[in-house]
Amino acid sequence: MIKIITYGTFDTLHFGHILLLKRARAFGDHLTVGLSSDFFNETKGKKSFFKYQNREEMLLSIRYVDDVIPEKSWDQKIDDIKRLNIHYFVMGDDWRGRFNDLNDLCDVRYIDRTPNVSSTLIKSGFKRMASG
Ligand code: C2G
Repeated sequence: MIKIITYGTFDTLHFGHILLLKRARAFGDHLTVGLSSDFFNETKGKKSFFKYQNREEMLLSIRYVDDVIPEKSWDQKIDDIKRLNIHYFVMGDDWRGRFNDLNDLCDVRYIDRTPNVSSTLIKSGFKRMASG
């Protein structure tokens, strides 16, 4: 079984996330998502709109996602890759080069980020609509 892992906040889920997950899953047979915890989000300087449990539920409803684990720190990836016997580590190319050290453990792939959509854009759109 070829196993893949990716990490992220996946807040206000959108088609950029779905495309990333679909293309990551296509590398093999099983995709695990390391989902940023609410606390880890704060250390990333992000405040997610949806709490971890809701973001987890949405991810698990996606056909391309086979498992979700909490991402609690930047440096858990090595242990995750070893423990889960991961073959591919996949991230959007906004992270290009940042995880090349993991090439010692698995095949690191950066795939094109979907343009013109982001959780930040969506949340700012919500705010504009709410303010009328
Ligand atoms: N993404 C994408 N296209 C977009 C938006 C996001 O392909 N329009 C990808 C990102 O490149 C990332 C994944 O979707 O691979 C999740 O994005 P975020 O939820 O923004 O996660 P991020 O803040 O990048 O956290 O340890 C890694 C971090 O947890 C990654």
